[in-house]
This record gives sequence, C-alpha cells and structure tokens, in this order.
Amino acid sequence: MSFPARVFSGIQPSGKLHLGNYLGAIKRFVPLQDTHNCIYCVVDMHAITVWQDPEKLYNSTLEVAAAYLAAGIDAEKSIIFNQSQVVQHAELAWIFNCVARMGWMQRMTQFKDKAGKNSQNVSLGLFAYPALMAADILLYKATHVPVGEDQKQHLELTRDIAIKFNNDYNVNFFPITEPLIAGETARIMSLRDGTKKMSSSDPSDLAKISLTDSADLIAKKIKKAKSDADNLPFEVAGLKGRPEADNLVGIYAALSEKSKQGILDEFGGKGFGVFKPALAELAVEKLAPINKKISLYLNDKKQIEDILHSGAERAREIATKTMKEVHNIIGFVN
Ligand code: AQP
Repeated sequence: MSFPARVFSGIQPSGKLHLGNYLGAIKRFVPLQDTHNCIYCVVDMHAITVWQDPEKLYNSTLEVAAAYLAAGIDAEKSIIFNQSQVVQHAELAWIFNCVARMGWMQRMTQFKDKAGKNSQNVSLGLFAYPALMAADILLYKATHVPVGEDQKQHLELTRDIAIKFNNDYNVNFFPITEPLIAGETARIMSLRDGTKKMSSSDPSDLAKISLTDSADLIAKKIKKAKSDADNLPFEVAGLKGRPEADNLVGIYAALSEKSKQGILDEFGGKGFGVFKPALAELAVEKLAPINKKISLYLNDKKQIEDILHSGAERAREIATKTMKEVHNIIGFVN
C-alpha cells in the first residue's frame, strides 16, 4: 500500500523561538504547503516534559502559532493546532510505549543531554518523549517530516516503531516516514560556542537570536558573536576546524538561501569586521518583518485561539479515524 504524501512537524512552546527553530524548521514549512497536505502542531505536551509555568506555557503556545502564521503558513490550506487539544496523541503514544523497546529509548542522545547527571530525577515523560513524537507523526500517517538535524535520531526511532508495529500485527498500516533535513545548514549553532547547538534553554541570551529580538539587539548579538582572528577562507573546506566561522557563514547562507560556497565567493578573504555587519544587516532585513507580524497576530489572541480550535477539529477527524483502525488491529473492543 502506498501512502498519500503528508507533512507533519511541530515546535515546542517552551521558551522564545530562536533562529535555529526558524531556519531549521519554520522557514522550511512554508514552501511545502504548495506540494503537500501539511499539519503544523504546537507540541505543548512535549513542552511539559520539563517544568513550564502555566501562564508562560499558554503565552508561548500562542506565540508559536503566531510565528507559524507570520512566517507564511496558511491556516486554511494547512492545519495549525496545539497538540493537547487532540487527545489521540496521548493515546497512540501509550500504544507506542508498548511497542518501543527500553534499549531503543536508552540510546536517545537528546535524553542523555537533557537529563545529564540528573537522570533519576527528570520526568518519565522526558524519557518517553520520542514515543510521543512518533505518535504525533504516525497519527496522521505523515510521510515527510521537516526538522532540524538534531531531531534525526528521533525520526529514526519513529521509523523503527512503525516497522515494529507493522511487523508485530502483520499489517502495512503506518508509513515509514522520511525526514526532510536541510543540507549544510541543518543545525544552527550557538553564537557563543560553535560546537553547541543554538538552544532555547541556553542560559546565555547572547548565544541565540530570538524571533522577537529588536533590530538593535540582533545587531548587537551578531557583533558580539564569537569568531576567530583569521579572514574568511575562499573555499568551504577552509571552514573546517573553525566552528564559529562555519556557523556564521551557514547562518548567512540559510538566510539568503544560498550555499556556503556562494557566501565565500562574496566574502572570502574578508575579515569579521566586514562580514559581521553584513550578516547583521541581512538578519534584520529577514527577521524584522516576521517579528512585526508576530506582534500583530499576538494583539488578537482570540483570533489565534480560534485558528487553533478549528485546526484541532480538522486534526481530530483524521486522528479519530486512525485510532479506530489501530483499535481494530490491536484487538481492543471498540
Ligand atoms: N539549533 C538548531 N538548528 C536547527 N534546527 C533547530 N531546531 C531546534 N534547534 C535548532 C529545530 O526546531 C524544531 C523545533 O524544535 P523543538 O521545539 O523540538 O525544540 P528543541 O529542538 O528542543 O529546541 P531547543 O530550542 O533546542 O530547545 P531545548 O533548549 O529545550 O533543547 C525542530 O525541528 C528542531 O530540529
């Protein structure tokens, strides 16, 4: 059986959206609407795997939805909703908890990174997170998932869960989802340390550019971004061993939709004194209109809530059908 092409992706409302979320995910969601049926979720149930202040969670949920709309996701064409409104996500996640093996989950590097030395004290939900992510995707039988490179391992687990479910029950029910990961700029790194990914939980505000930062703040953060003393190379190979230079060139490339080589053709041989102001100007030019639109959407919270409600209704229709079939396959009495 072949599966109709469908895209699913989600973002956690767990802090301010940053440039990594934008370039690795949101920006790439938009053109997919022309070729696929798309479902874009605000994954609030993932967010509570670590403590979230309720008022902040509520506001961040609206902010992620506003960012989707501001970036150009069309709420009529695509489905935009928040995960907790469609209870079938939790239901399928439980079933996948019974399909996934402990050994698979214990290999997840994101859990190891986030739990660190505190693994006995973090929530069970943080450990089970990838099974919920598999449920998010497979509830809609999504065939393609645009994500940043940091999510690659979770996508592989989603494929393993689908394969095991199909084999265990001798069905061809879930598709084997393909990750859509951007090439050379799939992972945007911290502005303070080019070996660490840009992350909302980074304690340093200078390490990340938020989509709600003012133009002045964006320029300041790029000016203060860690770099090195050498000029930019003429070839991409010359960025090897220079993580901060590589990251800044990658950000320029992703914002301008060019290759890194294309950027080095322009800036090779120039120093950061020239490159950083050009990058700051480009970042402000690309991000300021989104920033402005996010604020406009957030002025009308009722409108965003309405969009999330009607998106959830459309998502629920698909989810209900999937779960009915899953119940039959498993042998649950309906
Ligand atoms: N640095 C990044 N570069 C490229 N893509 C990124 N993504 C996140 N960070 C980068 C992509 O953004 C989407 C949503 O991510 P998420 O909501 O699952 O959150 P996350 O990956 O946990 O993001 P953070 O900011 O890094 O959160 P914390 O600090 O909690 O770990 C995904 O497609 C992700 O790949």
